[in-house]
Amino acid sequence: MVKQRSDKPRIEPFEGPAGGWGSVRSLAEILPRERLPAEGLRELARQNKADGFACVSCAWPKPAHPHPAEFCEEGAKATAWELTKLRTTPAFFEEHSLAALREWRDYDLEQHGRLTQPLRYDRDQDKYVACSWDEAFDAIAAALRMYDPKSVVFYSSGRTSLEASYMYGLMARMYGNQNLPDSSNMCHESTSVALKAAIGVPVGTTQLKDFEECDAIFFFGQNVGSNAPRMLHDLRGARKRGVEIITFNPLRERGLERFTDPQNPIEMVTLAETGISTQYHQVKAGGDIAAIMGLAKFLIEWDDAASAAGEPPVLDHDFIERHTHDFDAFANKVRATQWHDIERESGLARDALEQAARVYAQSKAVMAIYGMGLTQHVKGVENVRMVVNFLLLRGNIGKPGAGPTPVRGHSNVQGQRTVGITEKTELAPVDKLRELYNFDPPVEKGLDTIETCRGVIDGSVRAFIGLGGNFLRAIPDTGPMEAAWPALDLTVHVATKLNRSHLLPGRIAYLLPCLGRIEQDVQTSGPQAVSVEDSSSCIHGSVGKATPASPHLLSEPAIVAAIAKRIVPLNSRLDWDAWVADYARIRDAIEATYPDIFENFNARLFQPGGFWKGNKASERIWLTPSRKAEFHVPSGLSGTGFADAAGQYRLMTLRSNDQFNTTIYGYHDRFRGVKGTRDVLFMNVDDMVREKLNEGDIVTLETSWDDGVARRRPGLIVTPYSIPHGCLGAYYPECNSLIPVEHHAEQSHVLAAKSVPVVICRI
Ligand SMILES: Nc1nc2c(c(=O)[nH]1)N[C@H]1C(S)=C(S)[C@@H](COP(=O)(O)OP(=O)(O)OC[C@H]3O[C@@H](n4cnc5c(=O)[nH]c(N)nc54)[C@H](O)[C@@H]3O)O[C@H]1N2
Ligand SMILES: Nc1nc2c(c(=O)[nH]1)N[C@H]1C(S)=C(S)[C@@H](COP(=O)(O)OP(=O)(O)OC[C@H]3O[C@@H](n4cnc5c(=O)[nH]c(N)nc54)[C@H](O)[C@@H]3O)O[C@H]1N2
Ligand SMILES: [Mo]
Repeated sequence: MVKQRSDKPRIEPFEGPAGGWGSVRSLAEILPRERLPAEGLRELARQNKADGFACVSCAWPKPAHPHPAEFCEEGAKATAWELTKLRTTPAFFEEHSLAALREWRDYDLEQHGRLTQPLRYDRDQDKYVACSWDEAFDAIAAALRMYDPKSVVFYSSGRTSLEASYMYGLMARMYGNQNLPDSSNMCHESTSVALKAAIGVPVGTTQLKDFEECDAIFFFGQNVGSNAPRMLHDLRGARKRGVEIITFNPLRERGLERFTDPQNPIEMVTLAETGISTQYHQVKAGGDIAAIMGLAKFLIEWDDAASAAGEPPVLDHDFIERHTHDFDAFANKVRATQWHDIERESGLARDALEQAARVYAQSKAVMAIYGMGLTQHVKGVENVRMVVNFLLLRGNIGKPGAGPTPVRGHSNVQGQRTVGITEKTELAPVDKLRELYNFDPPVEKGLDTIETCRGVIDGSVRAFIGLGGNFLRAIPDTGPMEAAWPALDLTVHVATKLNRSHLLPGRIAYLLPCLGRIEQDVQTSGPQAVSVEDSSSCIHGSVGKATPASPHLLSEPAIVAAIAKRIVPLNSRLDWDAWVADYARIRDAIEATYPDIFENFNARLFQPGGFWKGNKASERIWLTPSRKAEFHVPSGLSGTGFADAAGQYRLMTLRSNDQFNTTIYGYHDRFRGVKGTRDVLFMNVDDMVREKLNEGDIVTLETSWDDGVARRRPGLIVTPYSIPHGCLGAYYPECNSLIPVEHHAEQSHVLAAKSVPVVICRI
């Protein structure tokens, strides 16, 4: 029997644009709830300014000439979340055992406010109790000295500054491992693997100015209105110049449809909107390889015909000849691929693909923007390789207005990789570290996120240190992982707010509260700045000015240094305390380690718009084995990595407009018309009819995966939505229990969160 919910949450189509008055109303709801002090509102004005702080929300580039208020609805929410007046003090933990807190929702845990003091887990009471910093550091170090370094993991989430990240990676290597998984492993690792192999750099090649020079944008699997709203300004600017924006997304996302600039009084009053996408193709989840095959097929057919007729070519043969490798293999594969297969796998009609291909063929400079809709699939790396194939056909890399544009997630996730947060020896500056610090850095590959999960489940991982993030909520298979986690010997979390990962302590457990980036960080040499790298490889300084949430907080560099000093051998070339006293000295060390990227680091820290770290592929220098950009022949047309079966669906786990990853700001998803709940299952109406389901019915999803583990997510409200047949949408992180650890991207190990094989059950 299908249960019907009585307190039906409101789910109805949202008619407004992205931005606009809805954005203002959403802030009007959230800012007072955080009891933001007047100082907090002042801080908003300093967001993303040359002398201000780098927004703690997304990694979208910060322009050299910012708007008067260079922030968006989401950035303002993130700032308010950090500067909230609410506090989670030791008194709070006296009242609540961890068993009790495990019943709380993610939202309520964080909404209680900022952590104020270091805490030790007391098993007898099942509570966190206040402790001194020294007690915490001594106990953590004493434990770490006992383990085989191979069994210890140093996780970091991509918000941590370049300075703290550099120290953290160095500490791990001096301690004896490079078990340095980070949020990038769950995010754009598919990009890092694919772009490195294809064009020799692991990052996108474009910058903000390319928006002013492109004449078409192909946009795959990124929800700009919710997850990188400042980009809407760039997209709007491009649209006003007549740039075509061709979108491939299973869902009709409002930010990709139309936008009203909340900072433009005339647009706000007149309700003027800019249409964003000029074509919108609702590709099936996992259908992008097929869709791009279709585009390439038209282009190659037209080019073959032009060549036979003696007409000007459609492809850029000169570029292909001089700059690429393996074009023929790719072109032959494309010619041999059948239209009916392309249509079936992409869910798109040949005519629709033709329209999109026409725009591409007529455009001189094309950007391809993409996000998690491409990277979080079993074939996530091949998805990105297909984007590169597509761009290479007409020389759309390494010229103004063109190139791959991955939209990075966390505000410094790309930067962490730049300064050594990596489990891969080939990406670590091993020789430089040896030369600078006179030690032998480990060369054995470290654990990434998936390998860490396996290690926790099989018991080979004994200790977990987390520099930020909410590991246990962000990873797949939260059921088996939560069951295995308490067997760890040591868990340490450096955090600003309480989250679920903190509630499953290891045998020894500490929770260490730190300063946020917006807060003033005073060390013995005075107030400090930190730095981050944005999605376009520009590096920015950031100065926090707000009063810290508590006088007991330490900065992330100070916490890392305190642990490092206790666990790594004394080293005459390295003075952790001097680094903490003056972060400019950490930047000197970063410069010494990476002289090409960080030349004159301290002097360039506050260059408006940031300083660009350079990108060889954008100069058409290809750092690949063949010294050319590599075409890639995809292994198949489907991106899902599993066979379709009757009654089985492809589940995409999505972010709402009211969250930052596992941080839930609220229960509305304005653009998708959802109010008051996150227990939503977006479903195609024809599929509902076939399954005999009505709007509002409550169902359970069950993963089709044959390893003996039952993965079920009950309580989802069936919601008709504009989504292709056979695809479902529901929210992350609530549905992470459905994703098997082994359901991940080939090569990059990114969880395949955008296409999970599930069936719908009625109980
Ligand atoms: N406010 C806010 N900002 C954020 C975040 C946040 O949670 N909140 N998170 C930050 C982080 S860490 C990241 S990584 C980014 C994430 O930002 P996004 O990359 O936008 O990630 P998702 O919200 O997961 O949405 C992915 C989009 O891909 C589409 N999609 C799903 N499957 C497919 C597919 O097979 N093909 C195609 N073409 N599209 C598909 C979905 O419909 C959705 O629109 O945002 C960052 N910025
Ligand atoms: N199903 C599914 N799973 C996913 C995804 C998906 O789309 N679907 N997306 C994946 C992606 S792209 C990512 S990036 C990961 C995110 O994974 P994480 O980066 O691990 O998670 P966050 O939710 O960003 O972490 C939030 C916590 O960070 C802490 N924090 C906030 N600010 C600071 C700070 O300044 N310093 C410190 N030390 N701590 C701070 C707070 O305690 C807060 O509770 O999730 C991944 N998981
Ligand atoms: Mo991310």
